[in-house]
Amino acid sequence: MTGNRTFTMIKPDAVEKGHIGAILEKITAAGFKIVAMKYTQLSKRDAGEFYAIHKERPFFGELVEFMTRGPIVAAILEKDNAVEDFRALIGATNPAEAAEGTIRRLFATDIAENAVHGSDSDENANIEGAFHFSGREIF
Ligand code: FUP
Repeated sequence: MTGNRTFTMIKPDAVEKGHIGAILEKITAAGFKIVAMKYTQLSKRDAGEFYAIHKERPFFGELVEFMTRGPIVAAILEKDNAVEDFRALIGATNPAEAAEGTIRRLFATDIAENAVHGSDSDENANIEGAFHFSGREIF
């Protein structure tokens, strides 16, 4: 992957509420091209590994429970300045603080169940994309 790619998940809360289509529409309307995508469910081990950076945080157990309770959509997205532009599109981690019109403001419940993930750096976009997709699943 290059610096023009980011990784996202539509999280279980947004999937449960039927927001997959609306969120993908916002993403593509903002100019992101989907270069990899799958509908899947994380195991406890997957979620623990994906969020290993947070394992000492008090919310880690709840985060793993939440992220494994139902299916997610995982995708790699391509656009100039993908990481930064996608973080702007999704808004702040806490939807109560997210700007008007952002995906989290529109679709998230609270700071824990915040509808979508977006990589926070090019390095993490590469790691997270490779966690979910093999080379031949990326187009
Ligand atoms: P973000 O990069 O915006 O996804 O936010 P963080 O990396 O800080 O947090 C990762 C995930 O941990 C969030 F999406 C939700 C969860 N979290 C909580 O459940 N409680 C918190 O106080 C902070 C984060």
